[in-house]
Amino acid sequence: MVSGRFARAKARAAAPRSGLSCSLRMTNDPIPNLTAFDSAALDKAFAALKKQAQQDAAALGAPEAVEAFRLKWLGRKQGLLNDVSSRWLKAAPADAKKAVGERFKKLKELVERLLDEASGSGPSDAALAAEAIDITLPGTRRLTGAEHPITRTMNEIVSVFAALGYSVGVGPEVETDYYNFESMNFPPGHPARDTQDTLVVAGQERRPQRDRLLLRTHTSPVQMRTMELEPPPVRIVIPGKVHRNEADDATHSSMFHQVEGLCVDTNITFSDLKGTLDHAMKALFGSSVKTRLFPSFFPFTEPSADVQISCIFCGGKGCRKCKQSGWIELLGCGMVDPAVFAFAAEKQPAYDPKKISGFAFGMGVERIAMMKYGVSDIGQFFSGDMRFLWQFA
Ligand code: FA5
Repeated sequence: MVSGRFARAKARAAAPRSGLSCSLRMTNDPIPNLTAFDSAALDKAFAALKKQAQQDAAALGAPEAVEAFRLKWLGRKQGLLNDVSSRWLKAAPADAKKAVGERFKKLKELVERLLDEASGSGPSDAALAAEAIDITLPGTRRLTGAEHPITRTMNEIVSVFAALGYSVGVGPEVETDYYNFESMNFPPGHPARDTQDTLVVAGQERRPQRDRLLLRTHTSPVQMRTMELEPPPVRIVIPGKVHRNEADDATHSSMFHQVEGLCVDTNITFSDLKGTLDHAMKALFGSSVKTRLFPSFFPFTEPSADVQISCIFCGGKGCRKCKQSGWIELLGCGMVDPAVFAFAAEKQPAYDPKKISGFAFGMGVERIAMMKYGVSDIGQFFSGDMRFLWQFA
């Protein structure tokens, strides 16, 4: 036995195809296949469907009829638009897909609009309420970023020297033994290496010592890197991070920051060094601050000095912060040792110690920030505690 539906489909398949010549009725008869996809054929085919939809909508009245219209045109499985999509859109040759798609979209919009008009509603109040945005609710407040006090201090130090005509340089944090120590006149085994207990990269025993990698213990190696690249005159400051194998306490951290300074030219004297640092300390801490130099030792400067400033907490009278001395030590400095110039001269012969001279200094940024902002524990800078950091925002 053959079902009625099957018989109808069979009869349609056997009937000669003539594009859209067959009429569209208010039944769910399938859409005829298209035989031509040129613009004229498509316009004609879609116009017929448009007209049909308008006629169907015009005849609507009772709510059941509106639902029947919806099912006929938009039903998910047997709706006419679904049929148009399978028979016209999917079957269209590649070059006609766009033209069919555009017309299909317009037809669908028309059917949906007709349906909305017929049901007299548009989207329900509940649907609208679900979509609504309450613009009176406060948004999620994002915190504004601010410079970290160490970055701020480092920039301030750099800008003091930039105003004196110094350029700004950087160097690698992972450094070779040569630049960090040997070229700075700390030969292998020199006892001064012990003052900067070093974190070294493991597994380099087969490399020559000078090529072994370590975390730089000071920014001084960038003095050598700068001189190798640039002949004198040089005036440069180098801010950066350094590492030492040290136990952390209130004034020591195993990671901290320094700003290095180097000035090389003809006739640079110790007075130039003293005047420059006195000016820098006054620019950083106020014009009433006094500076004094104390004899010290660094292998790469001769003579060397530690710079002390009058205690900014007690004005030099003596207090707990300055251990009753009235002075606080802030940085190291000295005249560049001729041995260092000799290393630089291997690549830049103009660094002839008989013809040029220079000074260098290196200051700890955290210690300066602690003084400026009255911070008593260096660890607070790296704690990530927002209650501490807020104060600098
Ligand atoms: C040096 O590092 C020399 N390279 C400085 C220098 C440069 C001297 C050029 C001469 C010419 P020193 O080890 O003293 O020197 O360190 C310099 C400064 O870094 C100190 O004055 C101090 O402010 C800071 N500093 C040193 N160790 C620490 C530490 N563990 N934590 C925080 N700051 C430190």
